[in-house]
Amino acid sequence: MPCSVDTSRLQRIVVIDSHTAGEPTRVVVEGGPALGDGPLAERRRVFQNHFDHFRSAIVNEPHGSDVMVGALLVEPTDPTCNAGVIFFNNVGYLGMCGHGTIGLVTTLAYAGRIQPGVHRIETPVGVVSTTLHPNGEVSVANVPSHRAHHDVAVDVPGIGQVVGDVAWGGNWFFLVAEHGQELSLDRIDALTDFAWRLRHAVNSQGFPEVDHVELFGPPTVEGADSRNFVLCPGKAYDRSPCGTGTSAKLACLAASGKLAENTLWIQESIIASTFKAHYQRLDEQRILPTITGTAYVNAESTLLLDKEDPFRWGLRN
Ligand code: PYC
Repeated sequence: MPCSVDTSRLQRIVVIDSHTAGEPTRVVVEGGPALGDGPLAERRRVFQNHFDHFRSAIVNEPHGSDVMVGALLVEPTDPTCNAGVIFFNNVGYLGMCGHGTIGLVTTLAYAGRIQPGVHRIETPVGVVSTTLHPNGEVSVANVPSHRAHHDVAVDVPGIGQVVGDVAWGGNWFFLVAEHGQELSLDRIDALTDFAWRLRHAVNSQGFPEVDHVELFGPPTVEGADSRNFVLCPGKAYDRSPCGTGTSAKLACLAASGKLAENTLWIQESIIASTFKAHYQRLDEQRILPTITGTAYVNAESTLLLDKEDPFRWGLRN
């Protein structure tokens, strides 16, 4: 059968997909935009200002979906790092991404670029040290994390007062334990609506930096310490327990004296997948969290962007 597509019109982007505890990561291994050789925070600005359509093409429909997190592989500036990465989602850019880093390390191993051992990865918010274990698990010693504000009372229109903590774990979180919500998978719409309204109230009441909301409840998995529901900036919920969210949680536990240094914490997600975590204290304010989880590579493909396709840059939110 004759091919009706003029292949000279096609832009090709090679990606490897994986999921970490249910949350997808799409690593761009070939065909990404040239962002220069500056610091990664600067390259993220260039990405955002000049190539935002590329971000959208990778993660938004029709190639992706709202839940997809993208990871653009770039050359690191730090010669001790194996790779640099800029994470992004359906609406913008992430500082760090825990599940995404576990997915990236698993992808680099699948591509034959790394072996079990320690591998440093540069991100726009700092260098993280990862360990690929012989059994395929990946540990991420995340960026220094801290609780910035304790017991912040927020008036949420239509809901009432909600009290929580603001903490940094590589992204900014509002963490709430007392919310009156049952954290079950059949309540995703209700949880999303609650967390979305909460985020807007937190942002408008003095904390515009908060872009993720994290609700906690009792665990259902044997051995786990807590279950969470995490709402991401683009209104998709995290299927994994959220690496940066678990880091923010550890920062709050450490600040309240509720979890000692080097003590195992098992965080369960809303789909009942888990991450193992512990921390080391850096100083009065800051901890260094380590998150361990497993990713599975599930696709290797070439995305084709046809110059004639009006939706080749994705359906933008
Ligand atoms: O694992 O850090 C994480 C994360 C952030 C957004 C989605 N996953």
